[in-house]
Amino acid sequence: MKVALSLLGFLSCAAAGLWPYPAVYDTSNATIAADRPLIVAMNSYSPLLNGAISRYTDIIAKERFTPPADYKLKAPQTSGELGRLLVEVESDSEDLNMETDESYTLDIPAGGDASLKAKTVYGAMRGLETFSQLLDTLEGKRVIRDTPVHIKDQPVLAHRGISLDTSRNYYPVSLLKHTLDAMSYNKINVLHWHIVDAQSWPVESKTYPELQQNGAYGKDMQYSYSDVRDIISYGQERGIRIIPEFDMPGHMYIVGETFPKIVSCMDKQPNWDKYAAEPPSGQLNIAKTDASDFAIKLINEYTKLFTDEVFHLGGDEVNRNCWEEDPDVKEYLKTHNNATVETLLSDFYTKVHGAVKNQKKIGMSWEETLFHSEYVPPKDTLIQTWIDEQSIPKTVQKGYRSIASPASAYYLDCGHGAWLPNFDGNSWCDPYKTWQHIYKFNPWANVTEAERKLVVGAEVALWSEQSDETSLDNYLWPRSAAMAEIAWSGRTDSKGHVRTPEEVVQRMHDQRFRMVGRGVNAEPLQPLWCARNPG
Ligand code: CP6
Repeated sequence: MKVALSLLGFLSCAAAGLWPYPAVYDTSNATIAADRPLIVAMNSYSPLLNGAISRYTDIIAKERFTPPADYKLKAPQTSGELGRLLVEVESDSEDLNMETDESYTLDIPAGGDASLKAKTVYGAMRGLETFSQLLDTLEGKRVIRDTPVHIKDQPVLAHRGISLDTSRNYYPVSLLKHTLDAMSYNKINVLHWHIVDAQSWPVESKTYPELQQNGAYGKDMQYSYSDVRDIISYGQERGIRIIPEFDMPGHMYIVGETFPKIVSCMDKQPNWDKYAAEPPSGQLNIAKTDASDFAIKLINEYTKLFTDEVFHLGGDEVNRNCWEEDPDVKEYLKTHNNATVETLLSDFYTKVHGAVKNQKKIGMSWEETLFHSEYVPPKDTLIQTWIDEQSIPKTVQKGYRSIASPASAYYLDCGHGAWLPNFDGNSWCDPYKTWQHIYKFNPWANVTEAERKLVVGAEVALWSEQSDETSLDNYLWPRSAAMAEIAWSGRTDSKGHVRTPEEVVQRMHDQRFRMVGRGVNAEPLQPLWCARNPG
C-alpha cells in the first residue's frame, strides 16, 4: 500500500512521520519489535560510514520517541523482530560536492535483517537518518510499524542549505556543531557560513592577523584555523558542506578599522544611511589596486582553508554613493577618461572572480552581482537570489544556476522588530516567516520545465542582528525543516498533489518533538493538546 498520510490529513495509529518525506514509501501492516538494532557495514571500511553508524547507533540507543498523537497507544502486538540493519555502499569515496549522489534504498521486512543500500557513504547517512525516524516507542516498547517498509529516496535539490551570519553576533563552535547535527536530522547538506560582515571579523587570517585581532568581538569570540577545520570535518562526517562567504566589496567596514586606506566611506558614521544598507558603512575602495590585491590575497588564503568547491564572494547591497563621494575614486575618474564607478566595480569583480577560478573553485554570488552591475559572472557561478520572487526566473533565464533565498519567505530573522534604535516601525522583511509560509513558497514559480534543472538549491538565511547563542535553536527550528522538506521532497506527492501545511502538520510535529528529544530547542508550533489530538 502506498501511504497517503498527507492526503488523509490525520495520522493516528500510523507510524511516526518521516521528515523530509521520502520519494517512494511503501508500507504494509505488520508491527515488529526493534529493541536495539545492530547496524553493520557490510562492505566498507570507510571511517565516514562507520562513524555515521556509531553515531546513529548511539542516537537510537538513547532515543525514546513517541509520536505525540500516539501518547495513549498501548504497546502493540508485534509479529516479528528486526534483526540487523545491513548497510552496503557502492563506493567509499569521501568526495562531497554538488554532484554527490545522496540516494538510498531502505528495506525493512516484517522480521529479520533489514537492508540499506546507497551509492555513496553520504547516501547511506541519509538512509540511516530515515531508519532512525522509523523507530517508535510505545509504552516503553520499541517497534517499527507498517512493515514491510520499502523506501527509495533521493533529493530534488542538490543544495539544501542554511545561511548563518556569524558577524553581527557570534556563535560558539560547539553551537555550530550542534546546528550541523540538527541539519543532519533534516537532510540539510550545506552550511553557508556568512562568516564576516561589517561589524566583526571573527575568523583567523594568517595573511592579515590584525583583521581578527582588531575585528573579533573578543578573545572568546573567534574562529581559529583549527576551529574552522574542526567544523568542516564535523560537517563532512554528516554529509554537510561548508561554503564560506567573504562578502565584498560591500559590508567591509571592519576591514577599514585595520586598513583605513583601502576602505571607502569609513568617515560617514553616524550618517551611514546614505552609504550603506546598515551601519557601519564601508566598502573596499575599488579605485585602489591595494584593495583588490588585499581581496585576492584573502581569497588565496581562504580558498585553501575552506575545502569546499564553492566559494561565496558576496556582492550584495553595494552602494554607489559611497564611491561617488570618495576622494580617491573621484581622482581616479578625473584622470581616467573612460572609467566610471561601474567599470571600476566590474574590474573589481573580474579580479576577485578570477582569483576564485585560479584556485579551481566555483564562485557563488548574491544576485546583485548579476543584475545590478555591468559585470558578467562566469557561467558556472551560483547565483543566490533574495530580492523578489522574479529573481529566480530571471536568473535561470540568463542561464545561471540559482540558489533560492527569498527574503519574502526564507529570511528567518524577519518579524522580530527593527533592530536600529531609531526605527520603531517594521523592517521591510516583516512579518515573521512562519513554517507554513516557508512550506508554501514555490522555488520553481515562473520557471519553465527546461529551466528547472538550473534551480539547484534553496537556503533559508539567518541574519544575526537580533540573534546569538541564546536564540539560535528557536530561530532555526523547526522552520528550517519546512524548507528542508520542499528542497528534498519537492512540493508534490507521488500523485502530483501539492502538499499543504494542514496536511503535513502532524508529521511536522513529529519532527519537532523528535528534534527536541535529541536536544534541539525547536519552537513549539501549537499547544501540546493539538499535537496529541490531530484533525
Ligand atoms: N546583511 C547582508 C544583511 C542582509 C543582506 N546582506 C539583509 C538585507 C535585507 C534583509 C535582511 C538581511 N543583513 N550582508 C542581504 C543579502 Cl530584509
